[in-house]
Order: sequence, then structure tokens, then C-alpha cells
Amino acid sequence: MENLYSQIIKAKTNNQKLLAILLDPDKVVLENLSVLISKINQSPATHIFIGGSLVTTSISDELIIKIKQNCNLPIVLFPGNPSQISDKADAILFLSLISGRNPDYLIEHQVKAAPILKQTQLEIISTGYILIGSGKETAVERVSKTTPLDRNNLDLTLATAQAGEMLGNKLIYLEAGSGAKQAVPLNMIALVAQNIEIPLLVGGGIVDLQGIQDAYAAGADLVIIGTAFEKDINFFNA
Ligand code: 1GP
Repeated sequence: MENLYSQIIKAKTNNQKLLAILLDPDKVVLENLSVLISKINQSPATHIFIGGSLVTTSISDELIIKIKQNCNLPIVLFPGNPSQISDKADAILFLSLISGRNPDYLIEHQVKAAPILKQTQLEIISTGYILIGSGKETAVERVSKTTPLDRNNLDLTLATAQAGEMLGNKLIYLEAGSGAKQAVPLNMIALVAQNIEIPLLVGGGIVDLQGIQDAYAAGADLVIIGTAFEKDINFFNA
């Protein structure tokens, strides 16, 4: 099978926009999963991301197996820490929180994860993860104990994204934080998209279909929707 990263690159080359639905294993009720999966199958989603800043349950394996029984979308781990690794998924965003200055999230968790990942077949996609301030503290900020970048500081955000690219990251992820009050500013998406070569992911605080289209128009290659779909499984039917 062609690897997921090649597919993302191909989509970017063809200007085909991608959409990930983010499922937090702590919030998914397994009994309701079949309805959830049928809604995902009817949606324009191209990927399923699984993870969260603080996942406390260990249902990830079971959740992924059940999703795979009824859904063909690739499943990508989006882990808050190494305990969320599951070899049942297809790939993992190997994140480094490059907007922050907490060594645990820059390298420590990655060192712990490496030997575990070596035992799996997961495709590893190194991702520069950049947290952007959204006016209110988000879970990523709280858990990672890092300060997000100022949403008005375009220069610093661009330099951070470019440093991530130069370090060899394969993706840049601009994150406002799950449930953020304000999504990543469109002018910031545009500036970063125009000045990096690698695909740009954008998520956090996008609450309607127009928000997704706006992020695409600004230059996002892949948009992540978590809370809006979690709150309303008919989100994509509107
Ligand atoms: C969070 O970017 C994702 O990591 C999705 O955010 O839950 O606000 O959609 P939302």
C-alpha cells in the first residue's frame, strides 16, 4: 500500500484538500460507535485521528479495531504522550511541540516512544506542532505547560514553522487547541502556507463548514475537526 505521507503529498500537489475527524478515546462511547462510524462514512473526512492531550482510558486498541471493521479511512494516532501508542492504527503523528520550551514535549516523550514504535508497523510522520494562543488556556497548554505563540506574532510563527521544516519535520500543524474560542488566524495560515514546502495541518476551534473552507482557502492542506463533530454528529450534514 502506498504510504500515507505520499498520499498527503500527492493530495497537496493536486490541490486536493484533506479533512481529519479527531476522536478522543475518552469521549467515545463504544456502544454508540456504529452510529458514529456511519456518520464518519457519510462525511467528507479523509482521515481519522485518534488522541487527546490527556487520554485516561486504554480503549484505543479496541476502538481502532472496531472502527476498522466498518470504515476504510486511514487511522492516524495523534498522541498526547507515549501511552497512547497503538499498533492497531496505520500511522502516528510523531509530534514535537516546537512552539514550547518544555523539553518533555520537545524530545523526552519521543525518546520514550522510539523503542515502543520500533516494535510496531506504524508509519511514523514527524510533525512540527505549533500551539497558537486563542485567548483562553486550552488543554494542550495546561498539560504541556508551555506558552502558545501570540496569535498576532506572524513573524515568530513563520520562523517556528520554517525551523520545523529545516529540522526535517514532514508536516507542520498549526493548533489553536481543542475547543479553542478562536481558530488559528487566516492570515497566519496564509503566511505559513506560502513559505513552507511541506503540508500544513490546521485545527482547533473550527466550528462550522465555512471555517473549514476558509482554512483551505488560506492554504491549509488538511483541517482537523474534533469538538464540533463530537458535539453534533450531524455536523457535516448541514
Ligand atoms: C485539537 O486541532 C484539534 O487538537 C481539533 O480541535 O476539537 O477544536 O475541533 P477542535
